[in-house]
Amino acid sequence: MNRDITFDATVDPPEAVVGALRRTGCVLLRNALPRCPLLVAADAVQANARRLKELVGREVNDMPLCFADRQCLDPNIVGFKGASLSDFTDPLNFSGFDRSWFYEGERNYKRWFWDNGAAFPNLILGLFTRSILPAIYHGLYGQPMVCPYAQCAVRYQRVDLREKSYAFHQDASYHSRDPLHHSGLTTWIPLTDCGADAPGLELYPQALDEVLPLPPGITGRHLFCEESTVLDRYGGRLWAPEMAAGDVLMFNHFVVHRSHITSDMTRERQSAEIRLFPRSGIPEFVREIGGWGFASPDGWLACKKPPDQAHFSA
Ligand SMILES: O=C(O)CCC(=O)C(=O)O
Repeated sequence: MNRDITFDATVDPPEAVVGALRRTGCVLLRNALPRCPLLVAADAVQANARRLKELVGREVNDMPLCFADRQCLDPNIVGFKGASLSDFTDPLNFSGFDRSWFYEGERNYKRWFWDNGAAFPNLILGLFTRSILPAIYHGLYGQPMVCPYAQCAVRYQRVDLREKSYAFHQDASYHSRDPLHHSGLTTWIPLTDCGADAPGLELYPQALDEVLPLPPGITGRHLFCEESTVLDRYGGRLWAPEMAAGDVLMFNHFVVHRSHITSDMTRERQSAEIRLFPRSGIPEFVREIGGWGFASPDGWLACKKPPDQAHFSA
């Protein structure tokens, strides 16, 4: 199914992937990242999430990207800009986190990581920047891309956490329903095999030309769109591909999607999301949130906040 938007990074050139992204707004790219380090990252997500749960006394399935990192002595596993993960214990110890950080009043525990993400190794960003993916972004947008750390995340999904899964939405809708602000591209990276026995992602594989309506009775900022609209219009063509660790889904912010969980699934899925924006079209909400980010003018360099004013020096 959807063969015209399914590619293999080991044989298909970036130009073919870019062409499909231009036509449809989404592609499934198999073998885009090395499998073994991603499985290590999946274990790290699990261990860090378990520790976070102990500390805050509740399940938190949505975390900053560095929650995919943990000390690891495998010399093949290096982080962003070549730093070694063996110098790093884990994000909770490293940050000095204590439970009072966790949504205390206006405080947001993710904020520290968004501001300090450049200070330590980032396994997923390291793999990502050395992959075929930057060539695809450059081919698609024809200009430097900015990747704000605050727009990236790791998460996990399981059948018993269904209430924490994501209903139909188009990325960016949480922040803005202005179509001009839907300029980004998401790369969804499962860290385990998924879609059959572990939750995957379901999407309508064609970018829409509108931001979909809000659920009834909801006004203002809200991530999710009206489920019945999606099912009525696109129900017959929804796609929930089975994926292996190493495959990625790339889709722009007009592609409607949701978590895919069925009651017979028995395993947990860990995943990462990386969101990038063209440097000439960084939405206002990205500037407001600020935080650390990185960009791809000449290689991938760390930048300081806010992303659009950064000089992109390391
Ligand atoms: O991982 C999931 O289950 C949902 C993630 C998602 O919808 C997103 O990355 O926008």
